[in-house]
Formats: sequence, C-alpha cells, structure tokens
Amino acid sequence: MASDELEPAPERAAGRTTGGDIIVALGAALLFGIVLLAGFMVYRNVTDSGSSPHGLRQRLVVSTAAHLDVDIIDNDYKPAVVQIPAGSTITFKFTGAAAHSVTDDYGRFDSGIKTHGNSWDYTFTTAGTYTYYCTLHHVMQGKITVQ
Ligand SMILES: [Cu+2]
Repeated sequence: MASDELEPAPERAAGRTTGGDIIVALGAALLFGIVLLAGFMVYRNVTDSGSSPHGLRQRLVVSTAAHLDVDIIDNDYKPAVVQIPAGSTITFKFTGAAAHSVTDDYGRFDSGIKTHGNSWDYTFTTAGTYTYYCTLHHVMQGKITVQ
C-alpha cells in the first residue's frame, strides 16, 4: 500500500492539468475561433457579393417577343429571371403597394423610385447580361439576359 501513496494512480496522472495541457487547450480554442471567423467571412462574401441573390435562383423565363411585361410586387420582380432578344422592350409594372425601383447594378438604367400603378419601359438594344435591384429593398433582384 505504500507504493500507492508514492505514485499516483495512472488515471489520476492522466487527468492532472499541466502547462502543456493548457497550451493545447488554448491552441484548440484559437483554432476553433479562426475556423469560425473564416466561415463567417466566407458567408459574408457569399451573401454580400450579389452574385447569388434569391431572384437569380428563380426559374428562367425565355421570351422571343419584342415586348415583355415584368410585374413588380412587394417585394419581388415577376418574372425575376428573363431572357429576351436584343431590341426587346420590357415594361416594368409597379403593381405592389410599396414604391420600388428597377436599378441596374452597373448604372446602365434606372427607373427611379416609382409608386403603385406606374410603369416604366426600357428597350434592351445591346446583348449582354443585366442584373438589377430595387434601391429601396435590396433583396429584390432580377436578371435579364439579352441575346
Ligand atoms: Cu422595392
């Protein structure tokens, strides 16, 4: 029994907190924090980039006509994702109760803020991809592909 008192039991030795254990724990906590921060930054980048707004995940509506109507409701464009031939005119109809805008991400067109019952026409003469949003409600986003 004297030897038990001189040497700690193996499990007791393993459970004893040492300086090395504290460094390992601090390192793990730091690593965990870095992973959390990196994850948050990736999340922020994805949500702030504007590359994947909810509107762009909607079904593509392909039009071959010279004219297309897009309804602006509270708070969405219907349809939000369209493809039209070059030279087509889109009539944006402000049917929602709230005021909205149709504002190109790169400033190529802007309806300005319009209220319920108004409409705004824009003719897309140049082929390309146009992404737009509402200056009052940034969750409202749309995409027009002109071919
Ligand atoms: Cu709006």
